[in-house]
Parts: sequence; C-alpha cells; structure tokens
Amino acid sequence: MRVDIITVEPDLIKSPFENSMMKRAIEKGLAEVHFHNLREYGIGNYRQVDDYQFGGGAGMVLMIKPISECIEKLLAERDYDEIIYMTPDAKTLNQATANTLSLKENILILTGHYKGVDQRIRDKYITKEISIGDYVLTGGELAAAVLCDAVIRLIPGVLGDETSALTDSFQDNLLSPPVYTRPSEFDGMKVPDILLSGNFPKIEEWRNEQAYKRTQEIRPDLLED
Ligand code: 6GU
Repeated sequence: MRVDIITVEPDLIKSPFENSMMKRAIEKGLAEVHFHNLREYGIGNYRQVDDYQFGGGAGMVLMIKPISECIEKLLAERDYDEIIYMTPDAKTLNQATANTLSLKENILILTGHYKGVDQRIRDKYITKEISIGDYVLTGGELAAAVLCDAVIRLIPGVLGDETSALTDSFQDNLLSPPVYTRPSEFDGMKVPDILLSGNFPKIEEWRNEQAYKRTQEIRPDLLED
C-alpha cells in the first residue's frame, strides 16, 4: 500500500510512522508513506496557504490553489483508490472502514487545519471524509496518523502473529476480555483460576463471556447492531 499525506504540519505527523508497527510495516516494504508539505505549494513570498472566510467569522480556511496543485501533481503520477479528507464533520472511523481501506493500493489523505478547507476542494476531489471521534483537534494530522495506524497494521504480513488482528477489540463488535501475565498473584489479587487451568476450550468460553459482559457494561450500543 502507498499512502500520500498532504499537510501543513509534516513534523507533527511523522513520528508515529518512525516507531513501532508502522515503522516495521514500512521497513518490510508492506507500506510506503510520503508526506507533502502544503506550504511548498503556497502562494507568494510568504507561501500563503490560508485566508479569511467569505461571510466573516473567526478562523482561517485553507485555500483551493495550493491544495489542488498538490493533488493534481499526485494524480498525474498515479490513480488513487480513495482521496480522504480528515475532518471532525464526517462519519466516525470504525474497524469496518479500517478493514476496507487496508485492502487498497493507493490512498491520498488530506489533513485540514484552522477552520478546514474550502468546500470546493471537498466537492471536486474528496471521495471519503473521516472523523476519529466527537471532539475537536487542532488539525487533522494526529487523526491521519490514527487512521494510518488502524489501517496499516491490518495489511497482511505486518503483524507478527497473523491471527492477532482478528481477535482485537471491535473485530467482532465486542470489547476485549481482561488479560493477565506473571506474577499469578499480586498484592493478594489472583489471576482467575480458569486461565491457569490449561483447559483451552473453557478458557475460550470464559474469554467470550468476559468480552460480552464488558461490552454490555461499557458499550451496550455495540450489541445493538
Ligand atoms: Cl479528522 N480532525 C480534526 N481537526 N478534529 C477531529 C478529527 C479530525 N476527528 C475528530 N476530531
């Protein structure tokens, strides 16, 4: 998979790609990520990328020209399966979306900043808009890093244990059950006996019960669909 990310804050977004699982995916050649600094497409000596909004109101809007120039340059080089705009006024990212995106070859991600981008950029180029939750971030950079992490770890071969992505929270619309490691007793708190029993069918059953119970307590909405 190739991911291109257009941003005004490349330094803000880079480090998640230089550590842990995304770093490993890139080193293995399973993912390729390229950053494009919108400022390089800015207008005039000050490389201006934003302007006041028509109709008045606080906050700057990213202008059409720098973004469209950057997108057009990339489109001349390859086709994209999706051109995604990260914005809080969109459907929330979920595991199903991450699964679908993990099968794509080329993804282009535009991250907003300030008040967002001129609507005409969205109308002309964007094929998918994604929010990462019902709260407001300063910009879409961290949200883009979250999206990429969720997607890239699902590319076959990225995770060491091929099956482990399938047992993650949300893969089956359930939260994960509790997990334990050594020591088997801490401060009088014991690991549930079942986990030390070696009875793997029973352990599986216990984990499913716990996952269901946790989901019912914390996220009953997940059980509704
Ligand atoms: Cl994608 N962008 C911003 N700026 N804030 C957000 C978001 C995205 N998702 C949730 N909050």
